[in-house]
Amino acid sequence: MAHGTYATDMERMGWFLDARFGMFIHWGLYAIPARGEWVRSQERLSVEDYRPYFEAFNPTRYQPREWAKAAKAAGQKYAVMTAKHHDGFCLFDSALTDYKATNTPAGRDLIREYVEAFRAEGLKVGLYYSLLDWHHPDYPAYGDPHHPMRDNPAFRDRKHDFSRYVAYLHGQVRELLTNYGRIDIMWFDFSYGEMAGEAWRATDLVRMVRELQPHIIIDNRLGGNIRSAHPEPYAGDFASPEQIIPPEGVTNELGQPIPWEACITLNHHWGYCAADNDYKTPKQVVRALVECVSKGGNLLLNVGPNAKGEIPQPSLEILSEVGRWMRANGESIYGCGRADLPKPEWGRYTQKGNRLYAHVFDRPIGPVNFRGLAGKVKRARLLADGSELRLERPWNATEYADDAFVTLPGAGLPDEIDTVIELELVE
Ligand code: H57
Repeated sequence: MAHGTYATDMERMGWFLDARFGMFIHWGLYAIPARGEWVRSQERLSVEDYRPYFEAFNPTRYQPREWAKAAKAAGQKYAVMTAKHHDGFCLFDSALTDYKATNTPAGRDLIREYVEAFRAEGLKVGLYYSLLDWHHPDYPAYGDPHHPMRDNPAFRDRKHDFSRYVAYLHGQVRELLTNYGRIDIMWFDFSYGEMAGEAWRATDLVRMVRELQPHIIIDNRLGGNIRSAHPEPYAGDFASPEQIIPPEGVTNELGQPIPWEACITLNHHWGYCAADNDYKTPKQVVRALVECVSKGGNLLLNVGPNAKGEIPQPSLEILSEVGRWMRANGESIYGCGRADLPKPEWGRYTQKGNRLYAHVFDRPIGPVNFRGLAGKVKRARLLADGSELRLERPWNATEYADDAFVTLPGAGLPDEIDTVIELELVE
């Protein structure tokens, strides 16, 4: 592994930095209305309005082993699934609430099945847990710009005891990290305004999390500042840019790289949305993954299974095409990170030790130019089939003495998604 000097604990982070590509799964009662996981907030639905979905939840085609196989075939190495989203509904069998999958027609613990299925396919397993809870009677609606009942004065001003909610949150996290064996990632979502840090009793919470699962890694949404030179104990292990890839990766205020993971949807929703068929192309997804890795980050790519428990067909097709590319080119992703070179005009670089990977997105007119690499490249080959590419200075490029060149065969690109040239650097 060649990830340079990180500010955080590399013992725990190593597998995550090597893995680079994971599956995010947003699944819950909101799959039934099929208008995204924020439906309660957006449409101001009360607990009563939302009850029919609890009574109807019956995912007869839930086969997490199939999800795990799709993730694995796409080249993903880990997954993170919503144990509880903002609506408060628990896919797991919590002793602390009745608002859980076991009390729906599903009648069983769906998180247990997820954990077992993904583990059986050799994938690392993460759990998403929402800090917000629009179901819990002690979760305040006042001052919360997101709460479904924010416009209802009677609800807003009702008596509640937030400390009871925080105890519930701690208790559920304890259940999740006690009852399901090894959990690799704890993904909290999210803090806002005053609802941050010690409002969640975050120092205690993180102490408990690390006690129960010493190897676990935690995202940065409990409200600390992961970029500080002296981060809070709850600042987390990796940054979590959402629906954006940071222009220059993520560093702390000392300039050291920080592990990060961009979470990105395939269409425009996390939870299943029947009307949203505006999907990214496999090419966009592969290039997003390459962009993340070229900047030292991971990509957590979302799927939103439907009410029956199926990953939507368009998502499966994208995953399968990304998998085709990954099988040929995965070496340029796993264990790779940023190269200490400027971004080339034709695409991006990733690097692992003395292997520099040139991701050619746009075939240049004439040869591919590796700026500043004259005399620094021992060999070049097409990563996908191992075929040699000759490193020679073309007759029309004699004046670029500092650069190395290869000429690609044919006219277009061997792989229009991303043609990877592996450059073996002189040690
Ligand atoms: O689970 C997914 C994703 C991983 N995080 C959740 C989503 O459901 C969304 C988080 N969105 C956060 C967000 C965006 C705007 C504000 C919060 C004042 C009024 C509204 C904003 C502030 Fe909020």
